[in-house]
Amino acid sequence: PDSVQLATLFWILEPNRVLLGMKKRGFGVGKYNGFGGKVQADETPLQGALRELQEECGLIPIDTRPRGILLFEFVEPDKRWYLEVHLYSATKFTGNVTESEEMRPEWFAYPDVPHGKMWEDDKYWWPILMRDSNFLGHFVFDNSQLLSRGLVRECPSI
Ligand code: 6U4
Ligand code: NA
Ligand code: NA
Repeated sequence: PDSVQLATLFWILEPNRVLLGMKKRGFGVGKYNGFGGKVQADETPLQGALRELQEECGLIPIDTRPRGILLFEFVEPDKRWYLEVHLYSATKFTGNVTESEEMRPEWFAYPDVPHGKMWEDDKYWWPILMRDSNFLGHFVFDNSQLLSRGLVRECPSI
């Protein structure tokens, strides 16, 4: 079977605004997203999520909760590869928001979240995140990293 790369995505969700990062390099460059990256071999997804959040924007979360798991399938001409992304959120943190080599952090009021500049799948599960519930999903991207199909299921008990 094909192998799956574990990755993370952390969302800082204050009551009136969300902290997004503009990806400055590498995969997903030019898109706004939560903070995260690949889980290392010696880490759990939660450990990786906490490390990546701190590396990319300087924050240590206080009330972390798991929010979902998304399996992304990227179809390329010569191969197909998979990212299993574990999502977390927090509403409180310590530390100061700091730009890193990888991410330029920026606060957005909820009505101003730039979905047109985010990964295309996000709009399908964002409403579930916003109503404080959790989810599982699978999304397939074509060779231009455009969404070709997908599904998401609310999963409150995750
Ligand atoms: P390197 O450059 O290897 O140090 P690293 O921070 O380990 O980077 P990165 O940033 O390439 O990894 O990880 C990819 C990030 O992009 C993860 O946070 C997951 C996120 N991601 C990938 N596909 C996504 C998608 N379709 N929708 C989404 N986030 C996605 O919302
Ligand atoms: Na990253
Ligand atoms: Na990173």
